[in-house]
Amino acid sequence: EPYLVTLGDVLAVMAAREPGPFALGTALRLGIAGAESNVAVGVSRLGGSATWIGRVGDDELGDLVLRELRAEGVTTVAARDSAPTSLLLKERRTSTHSRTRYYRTHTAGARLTADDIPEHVVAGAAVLHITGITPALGNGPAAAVTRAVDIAAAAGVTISLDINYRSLLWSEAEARQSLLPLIRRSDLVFAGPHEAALVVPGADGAEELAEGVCDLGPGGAVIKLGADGAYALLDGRPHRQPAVPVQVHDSVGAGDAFAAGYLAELLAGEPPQRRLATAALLGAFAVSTAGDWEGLPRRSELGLLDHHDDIVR
Ligand code: KDG
Repeated sequence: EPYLVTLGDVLAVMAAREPGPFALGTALRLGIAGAESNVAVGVSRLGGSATWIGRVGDDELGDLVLRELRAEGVTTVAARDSAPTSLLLKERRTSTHSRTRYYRTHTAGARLTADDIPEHVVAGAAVLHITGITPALGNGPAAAVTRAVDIAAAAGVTISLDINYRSLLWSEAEARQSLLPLIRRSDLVFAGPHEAALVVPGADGAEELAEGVCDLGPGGAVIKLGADGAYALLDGRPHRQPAVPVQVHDSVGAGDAFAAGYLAELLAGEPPQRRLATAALLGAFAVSTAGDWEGLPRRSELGLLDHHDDIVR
């Protein structure tokens, strides 16, 4: 069965249950998140096979991460490390304004190395999905990504890259320098307009950005436009995908959900229009539910957002 393989850091998430400053001791909910693992979960929920490679602490939060991923049907190739599992704090400072803080230096995920990438796991995949977060975590994780890309390229595995720029982790100049060589070797790139502009300076508008990305090498570029949907240039053909209108509850994870929808349909052998439509649907599920991945649909639930009555009974 064709599978997606991805690698990166999964963090334990401590998220405020209600608005208010952390400094006053807000109640927290404990969960997990990670851009790449979000994609793996999304693919798995849709019935696809997904494998996640990474490093977590030999601690309770590492147990939590692995238990959650396995519960979601994701195959884990995980090293345990004496360093702690990475942590993400999500404060809801006000009802409309969230603040995040990472604890991910000297953590297990930051200690990922090229030796953690088993050749047969990557070479046997149909799709390798990587993001710009992992190389931002340090030289070891960056080398791990490069190693995975080397293996995938040699084995003819489709390489998908989501730029996923995180300003808390590195500067735009650092991101550009590190991501350009990876983009040149990718088959498919996902980016928001600002992220695409990091690697295609001077381009204006989704069309130019997508063309600029494809000029670097990839056969496909998907520019995610939030409430305006997406513009994709795939093998030279333009596609416009409208967004699915929903009430925004928590927009974090929407990009990962979008990529998961696209890649699940790619794995299933579906054509571009179908990939983009499912991508938009998953993005809508992610924004209209709490958490990055928790609200993602199973295949049988994909029609749920078509119902305009709020209660199905
Ligand atoms: O895309 C969502 C991610 O940002 C979130 O899951 C946490 O991986 C994460 C990160 O590095 O920000």
